[in-house]
Amino acid sequence: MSRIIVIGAGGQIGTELVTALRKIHGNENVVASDLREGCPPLLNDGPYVQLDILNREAVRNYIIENKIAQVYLLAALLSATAEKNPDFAWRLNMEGLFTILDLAKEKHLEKIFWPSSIAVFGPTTPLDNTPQHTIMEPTTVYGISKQAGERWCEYYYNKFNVDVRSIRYPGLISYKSLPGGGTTDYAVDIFYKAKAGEVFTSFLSEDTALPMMFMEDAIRATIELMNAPTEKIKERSAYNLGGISFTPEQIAEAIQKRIPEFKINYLPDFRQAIADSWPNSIDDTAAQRDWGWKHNFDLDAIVNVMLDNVKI
Ligand code: NAD
Ligand code: AKB
Repeated sequence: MSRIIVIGAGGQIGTELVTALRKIHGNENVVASDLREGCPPLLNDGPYVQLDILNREAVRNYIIENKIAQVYLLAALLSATAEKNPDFAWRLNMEGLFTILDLAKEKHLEKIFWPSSIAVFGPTTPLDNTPQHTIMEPTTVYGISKQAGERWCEYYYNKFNVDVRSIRYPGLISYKSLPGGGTTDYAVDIFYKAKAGEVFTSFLSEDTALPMMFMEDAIRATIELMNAPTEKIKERSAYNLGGISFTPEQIAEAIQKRIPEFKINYLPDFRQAIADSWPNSIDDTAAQRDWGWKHNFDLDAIVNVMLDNVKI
């Protein structure tokens, strides 16, 4: 049985990914790890270790000494937070990746998952049904770090046969943990206001369409990609993953089907420019063709699950 570590396990994706991996591989075989001192309560059914991904030696020692075979590297600054601290965002998002890629190059690891994002695209990209291979000129530090990361993943695969796999996640919607500072966070925040009976002020304009996905779909995609036979993985940069696409106005209308008195208003801030540079929708036929990807949750299904489960 391969031992697995999820680095950045306390965040929006990690919380649900660790739980899903533990169901498959057994609690003891999936180590949760984060910068935070204490284990997040949802993850205390298995091992937890406090690690700073920027402490290269500590990460290397832990992985080698504990015979870890697979790493899911989630620690990063997301788009909105990264714009406030570009130097640190670049350092965190890149140095951690090299630490893990090098461990695999030295044959200490069998497999790596490292997430990319729709942020790799930019204003010169065709924004509707964005293809797998297209113009990529990202304008945010986050997008630049993800695009550079993709190039390095492909390089390590080509030069050193490192089995690294990646997905360009769209905005992820979840109720088990909160999002960590992205441009798509409004699509989670809106449910807390709707359930509290409060007016929601969107930091994106009413007609800003972005690709989105329910967390359960994203976790399933991650596990399906990691379980796919090596020869099926044709993209060693990162796979487009489409999910669905909606605007703040459309998600508000979907919520109003359940809560007719719900109200939204719009006060765009610096995140509007980031959203405007990203695709409206994504073509994920490469993921469908190569490893059989298909999403399950449409907008109404997401709204129903979120309204049923968000706790205020
Ligand atoms: P998040 O901000 O919710 O979680 C990141 C976690 O990393 C946090 O728990 C944080 O404490 C931890 N962390 C930060 N610095 C660390 C360090 N130095 N060492 C160890 N841990 C550290 O982020 P998320 O939404 O779970 O995203 C995880 C990954 O997925 C990121 O690479 C992100 O770019 C990518 N992604 C996320 C989304 C999304 O919508 N959530 C979309 C596209 C890509
Ligand atoms: C963000 O908004 O920064 C993330 C992402 C799409 O990468 N949710």
